[in-house]
Amino acid sequence: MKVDAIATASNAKNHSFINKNIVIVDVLRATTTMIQACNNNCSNITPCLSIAKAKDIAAKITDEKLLGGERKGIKIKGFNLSNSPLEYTSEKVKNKHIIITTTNGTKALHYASPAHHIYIGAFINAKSVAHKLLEENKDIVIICAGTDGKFSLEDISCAGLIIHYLTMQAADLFLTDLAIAAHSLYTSNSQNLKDWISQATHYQTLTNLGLQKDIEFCLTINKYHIVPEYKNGLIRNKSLPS
Ligand code: 3SL
Ligand code: MG
Repeated sequence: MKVDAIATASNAKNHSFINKNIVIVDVLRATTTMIQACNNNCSNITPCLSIAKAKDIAAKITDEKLLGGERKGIKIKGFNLSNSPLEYTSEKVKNKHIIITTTNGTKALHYASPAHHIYIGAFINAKSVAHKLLEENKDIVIICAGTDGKFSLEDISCAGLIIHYLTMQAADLFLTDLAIAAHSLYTSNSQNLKDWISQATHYQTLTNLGLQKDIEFCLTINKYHIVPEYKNGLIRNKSLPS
């Protein structure tokens, strides 16, 4: 099984992922928020590239729905929710269809299609993602969303953690150079992961916005055992036994 990593959403453009399993990682905060919403039993998530598209899709959905997302880390005017995972509580999202647009995370999803499966990963479900990938035995590409077209420490470190779990359970893996680098970054910083990631640009941005609690949540490892999947324009929950 080949394991590759891609450093930013824009680097995923024009790649062919046919017959491969993809994991989209945007630790701070898009994929963490999507996993949290799925864990709290939202009915579906529709990720959108633009605010206009999100509004347009929301207008056509007749089910109970919520508009969520951010620009520059802040809730979009007229939207119900920001991109804080802490807002996506069961009380708010249960049985609701969430239409979400974020700066980098939804872009990474957009470039991932078509693929065999597209999974949603973050620190909060890293181990379950690795289990799911091993079960399916297909070549793997972990797409790190990055921040505004640039490489991000938190996403590559999370890719490294997923690769760490893969290497612990499978001997026949072929890791590309970036997959090796991600794995090495994670293992050499696993004892002080929060301090390591606190150097990241987006960590600083969210800290300056007073979103320390979001960061803490996003850096919690293996809180959940679900592996949401993106298929036919929708993200839905996929459960694994714990
Ligand atoms: O870039 C994204 O998709 C967002 O996760 C960024 S933020 O953390 O909500 O600012
Ligand atoms: Mg990010």
